[in-house]
Amino acid sequence: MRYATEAELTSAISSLAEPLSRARHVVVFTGAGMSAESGVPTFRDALSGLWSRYNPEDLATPEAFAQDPALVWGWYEWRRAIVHQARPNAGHIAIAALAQKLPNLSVITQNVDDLHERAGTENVVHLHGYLDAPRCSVCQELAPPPEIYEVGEGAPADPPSCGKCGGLVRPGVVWFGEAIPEAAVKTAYDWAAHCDVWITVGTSGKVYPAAELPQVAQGFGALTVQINPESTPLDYQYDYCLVGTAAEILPRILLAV
Ligand code: BV8
Ligand code: ZN
Repeated sequence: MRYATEAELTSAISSLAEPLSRARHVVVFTGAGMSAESGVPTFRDALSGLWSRYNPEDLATPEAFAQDPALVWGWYEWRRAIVHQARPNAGHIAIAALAQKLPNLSVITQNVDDLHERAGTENVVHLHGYLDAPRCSVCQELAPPPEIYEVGEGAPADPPSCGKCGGLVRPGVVWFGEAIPEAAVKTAYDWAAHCDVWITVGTSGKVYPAAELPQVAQGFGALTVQINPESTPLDYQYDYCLVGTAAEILPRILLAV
């Protein structure tokens, strides 16, 4: 059910207060829209300037990095610089405050930024890795993230070499065609199967296996809520579709609980 008008949103949010307060485990599942109000371009918008002629699904692959390491490394370093300049928005802060109010709230994020952690949320699983954890593309040794350069328009940049084996250092993210870390997948499916309330914030629901998690939660009887200003192909899976942004809606849910 879509709730879009002010009156619909007010009544929907107040009807969520009781199930949220009673829930033994609440999961908040976030995508790139969660960080949009912090000025971090969403995944499908993160291709301006030099990268505007690329399709993100093509650039975020091992093949693209093998073909042109500087182009791909430059894209991630540009995104990493934007994240370092960004601040957690009211939505990140509301989630961290909800985690203080409720007995057990955890976050599963598709995002590669650290804004949930910087807002104070501790229980965060990153399905798609983490910009600040570059690693060697040969021996997988973690590499120190380089100095952040000015954001600007971004430019190709040669990746550093691994201190251990001399291999090229790559971004610490999961690319298309790469397996999501097993521990993260296991925890995410376990939480989906055992939570009472599942809240999805800011994802187009296009990337798998992440996109099937809300359906898993619903299959196990969780109350499912989506927060997104747009509709998505997976709207039908949700008991509540709250039409609005992360920074607008999440603080209202916090107030209602
Ligand atoms: C894998 C890191 C197998 C890099 C990313 C079925 C099953 C399994 C796999 C597949 C499958 N079908 C297809 C696949 C392959 C593929 C896939 O899903 N392809 C898609 C394109 C169809 N999946 C994979 O390859 C995955 N791996 O399956 O491995 C395997 C197994 C064993 C051995 C080998 C292989 C790996 C996928 C991980 C890819 N990496 N990120 C990087 O960030 O550069 S995914 C990438 O997309 C980002 O992480 C991003 O988070 C994610 C999803 O995008 P969204 O978060 O939804 O962002 P988007 O821009 O699309 O949408 C933003 C939304 O926010 C919009 O709805 C908008 O309305 C909303 N919004 C905007 N502003 C706001 C807002 N909402 C709230 N408030 C606002 N202010
Ligand atoms: Zn190495």
